[in-house]
Amino acid sequence: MRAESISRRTAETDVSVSIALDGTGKATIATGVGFLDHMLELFARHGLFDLEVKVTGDLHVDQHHTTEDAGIALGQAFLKALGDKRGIRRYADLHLPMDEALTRVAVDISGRPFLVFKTEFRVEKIGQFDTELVREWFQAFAMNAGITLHVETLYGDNAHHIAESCFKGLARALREAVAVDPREDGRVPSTKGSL
Ligand SMILES: [Mn+2]
Repeated sequence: MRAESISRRTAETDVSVSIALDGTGKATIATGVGFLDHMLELFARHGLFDLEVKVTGDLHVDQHHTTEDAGIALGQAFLKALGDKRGIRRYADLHLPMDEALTRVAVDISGRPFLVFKTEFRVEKIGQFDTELVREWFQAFAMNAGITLHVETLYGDNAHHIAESCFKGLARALREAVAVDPREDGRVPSTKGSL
């Protein structure tokens, strides 16, 4: 069973994350940030990951530390759950539409953390949530999961739709990339022999 739990505590946040990669999409999320909860719930659902995320953060400051640290811990748990990456498909990409918004996501479970994030928001807030924190979460997740991640929103108007297309796109791409390809026959999908 590819599953892992992480606890991470700093002066700013106290985060616990559990993820099962071969799950059903069941999510129990409580970050204290409603919009982030919504994004993580649909990340679990569309990735078919079983996911528990609990954050007690310094929301009296703002939502930055909570959002970033949720991404860090989830990335760490994802990486550990993958183990030695034997047999996985490794690469995946797709276009994810959400009404008028369209986001392209390409991922390589490479062990080489890199983020290209070409998504812009016309507004600063989605409800109480700062739209600039979407990028912060993706950066934190990609660096700690050790993945190469390209996200580009090709077009879109509504900030809620744009953010949702990014998170759903990532989830769908990861679902494909972590899937075990029987033709790999348990090998690590790299000519180097490790990822
Ligand atoms: Mn929504």
